[in-house]
Amino acid sequence: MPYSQLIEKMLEGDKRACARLITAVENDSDEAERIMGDIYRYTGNAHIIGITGPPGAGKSTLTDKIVKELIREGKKAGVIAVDPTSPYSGGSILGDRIRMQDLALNPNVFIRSMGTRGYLGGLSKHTKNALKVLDAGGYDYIIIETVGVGQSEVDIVKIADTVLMVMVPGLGDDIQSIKAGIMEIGDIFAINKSDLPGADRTALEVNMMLDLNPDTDRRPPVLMVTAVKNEGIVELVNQIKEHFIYLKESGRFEVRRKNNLKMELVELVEEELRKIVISHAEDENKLNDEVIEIYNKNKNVYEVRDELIRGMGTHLHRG
Ligand SMILES: Nc1nc2c(ncn2[C@@H]2O[C@H](COP(=O)(O)OP(=O)(O)OP(=O)(O)O)[C@@H](O)[C@H]2O)c(=O)[nH]1
Ligand SMILES: [Mg+2]
Repeated sequence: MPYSQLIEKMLEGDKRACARLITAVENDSDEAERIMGDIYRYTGNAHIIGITGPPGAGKSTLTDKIVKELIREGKKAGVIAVDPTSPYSGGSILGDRIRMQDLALNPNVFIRSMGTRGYLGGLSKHTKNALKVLDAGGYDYIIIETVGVGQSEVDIVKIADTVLMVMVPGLGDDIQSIKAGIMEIGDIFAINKSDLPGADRTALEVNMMLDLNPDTDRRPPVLMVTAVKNEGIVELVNQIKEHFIYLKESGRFEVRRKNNLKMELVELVEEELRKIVISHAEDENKLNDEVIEIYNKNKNVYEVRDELIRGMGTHLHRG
């Protein structure tokens, strides 16, 4: 089936067309870029929710419950579970799939697992592309689950409108290490596994840390939830919606999306330039020769940098 037809079907809400387009845009190809170009004008309507937190915090269980609540309200929801490409995540990938198996069959739910592929644990361009396909496909809510390890949880602010930080009792010293840089990105905090001892204390600690950071006009709410028992989910979903309204009414929605577009654009330009410089230099074996020159102190890295950039010249024109 030609891509134009797949796009038509996707716009009508066809799940299989969506899946095929996502597969197509997971590759670095000119075709992928053409698809992205064609669907771009249909994007921008979804509420994008990032769910992050420590391994095993219950992010997938919570996602499952949130999605069930959303579809109960007649909404469509897409889920992208980002698996860090670590050998240790094998179990949880399987876990994710099993936990959401019944949902995957629902016509209003789309679920996809994706690796982070060479992006040093960050969220790849392919994740962003998949998200745009779902957005164009009419999914009202798109949830991105990332394990709070490495770059991906910081990256989540570059994509999500609402960041939900999942905390659990018994993190102990971990909560201190999570604090740095992470507390600032949470728009909503959910203390999951509230059925376990220590949940109140975790909530207290999170609240205390949030109070240390009073320079914003909005204090993120801290909610107690127990995903396995479906407790606190309706309130959580309400807070997620409230945050979206807050973003829109305060004008922050536009600011945030524009910032993210700028970062995305700069990243794409960087990536393309890097490819051109490196491929040009490698064509002529230049890179290795230059490294020898630098190693032998005949040149320094900065002058070689400038030489390489000058050398790109005519190679800068694509296609
Ligand atoms: N007691 C209790 N256990 C829970 C709760 N929510 C989830 N769990 C359990 O915690 C474990 C991990 O749940 P997941 O939903 O896979 O957690 P996750 O954060 O997605 O895990 P990773 O994706 O591997 O980081 C499972 O055994 C769940 O059954 C809860 O509210 N209370
Ligand atoms: Mg998970």
